[in-house]
Amino acid sequence: MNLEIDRNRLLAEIEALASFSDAEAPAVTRIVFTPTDLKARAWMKARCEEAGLTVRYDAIGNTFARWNGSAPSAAVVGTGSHIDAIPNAGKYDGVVGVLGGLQAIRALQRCGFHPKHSIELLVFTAEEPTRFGIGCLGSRLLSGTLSPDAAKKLTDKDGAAVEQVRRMVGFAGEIEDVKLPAGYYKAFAELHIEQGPLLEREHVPLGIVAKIAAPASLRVVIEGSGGHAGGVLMPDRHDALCAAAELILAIENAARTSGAVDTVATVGICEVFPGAVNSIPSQVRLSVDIRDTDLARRDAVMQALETEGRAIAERRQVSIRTELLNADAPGDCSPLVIDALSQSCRKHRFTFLSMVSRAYHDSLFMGRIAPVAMLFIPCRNGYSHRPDEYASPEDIVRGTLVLAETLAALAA
Ligand code: HGY
Ligand code: MN
Ligand code: MN
Repeated sequence: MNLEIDRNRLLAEIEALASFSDAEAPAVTRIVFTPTDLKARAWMKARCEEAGLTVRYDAIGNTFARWNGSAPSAAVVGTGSHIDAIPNAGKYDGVVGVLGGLQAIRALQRCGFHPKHSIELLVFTAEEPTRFGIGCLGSRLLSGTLSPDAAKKLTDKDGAAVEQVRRMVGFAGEIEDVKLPAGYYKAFAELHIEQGPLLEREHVPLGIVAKIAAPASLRVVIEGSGGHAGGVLMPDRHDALCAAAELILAIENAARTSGAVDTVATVGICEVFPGAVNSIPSQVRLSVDIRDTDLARRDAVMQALETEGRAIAERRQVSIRTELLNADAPGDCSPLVIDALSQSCRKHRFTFLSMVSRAYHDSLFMGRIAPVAMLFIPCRNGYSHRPDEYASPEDIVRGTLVLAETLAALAA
C-alpha cells in the first residue's frame, strides 16, 4: 500500500480550523456550543462530506463521519479527537487527531484501500471542561461513564444547562440514546500532541500511549465573614482568600510529596468575592484538578485536600465545602491497537517511546467500551494549552501516516 499524506492540505486545514476562534491569533479559543464552535463544526462536516463520508450527530453533538466498509454490520474502527479549545489555547490540541484522522482516511481512499470494517472519524463534544465543568462530556456519554441525568444538569457559568444549550444550538434527540451499544467499536486510535516534553527531550518522534492518567476535579467554596478592609482589625478577620491560599499550598504540597513524579495537582480557577480592593474577601471559589497514573496516590491528594481543609476551617473559623465533579479510574490501552501502531512504526523504522499520558483524552472513556491506544507526536518545549503550542509539519505528517496504516490494519 503506497500511502501518501497530503502534507500541504493537512497543514492548510489546521490553519483554516484555527481561524474559527474567539481569541486573537495565534491564540485559539473555541468553547463548546458557541457560535465559533458551531462554525468550526459546520466547516468540519463539509470537509468530511467532501471526502465522501456520511456525517451524523448524536444528541450531545458528537460527530460521526463514516467510511462504510464492505461488512457494514461488523464492528467499526474509530479514530478522532476534539476541536473545542480552552481559552487562549493553541491550534494543535485535539485538532491534529481530527484533521490527521481525516487525512489518514483520504490517503487510504487515494491508494485504493477498501475497508472491511467501516472506519469512523469522531469529533467529540466538549473534551475540555471549560464550559460545563467536566472534561470529555461527549465520550463519557458515549461510553455510559456519565449518566444522562447528571449530564443534563451540568450548567455553565450563566446557569445554562447542557440539556437546554444543546437543543438551542440544534442537537435534537435524547441524551439517553447517546450511549453506544456494546461492541460497536472494534478498536479506537487517537492521534494527539504529547502536551509534555518527553518526546522532544528524548529526540524521539513518536509515542505510543500504554496508560492514561486518572483525572479528578473538584470545586471548593470557602466562606469567611468579609467586611471593611479598614475597619476590621486583623484578629477579628475570617478572610476567605487567606484561607484559600493556605489550602492551595497544601494541595500543591500533597502532590509534591506523594513519592512519585506522576502525581500532579493544579488550582486553575480562583474566584474572589466581592473582588473589591477595600473589602475583605468573603467567599472564594476554587477549581481543582488532581491526577495520577496510580489511583491510590491520586485519592491520597484528594484526602489531603479534605483533611487540610478541615484544619484550616477550624483554625480560621471559615467554612470550606468541596464538591467532587469527577474522579475517574486510569485507562490501560489495548495490545491490539498498541501492536498495530508499533508495527507501522517499525515498518518505517520510526523510533517510538511507550508512554503514559498525563493529560486525559476521549480515549480514556472510549477505552471503557473498546480496545484503544493513542499515538503522540512531540510538541515544542512540551507546551500546550497556550498560544505558542506547536507541532512540526514533519511530526504531524509522520503521525498521520502511522495512524493511516494502523486504521488500515485494524479495518482490513
Ligand atoms: O486537561 C486535559 O488533560 C485535556 O487536555 N483536556
Ligand atoms: Mn486540552
Ligand atoms: Mn486534547
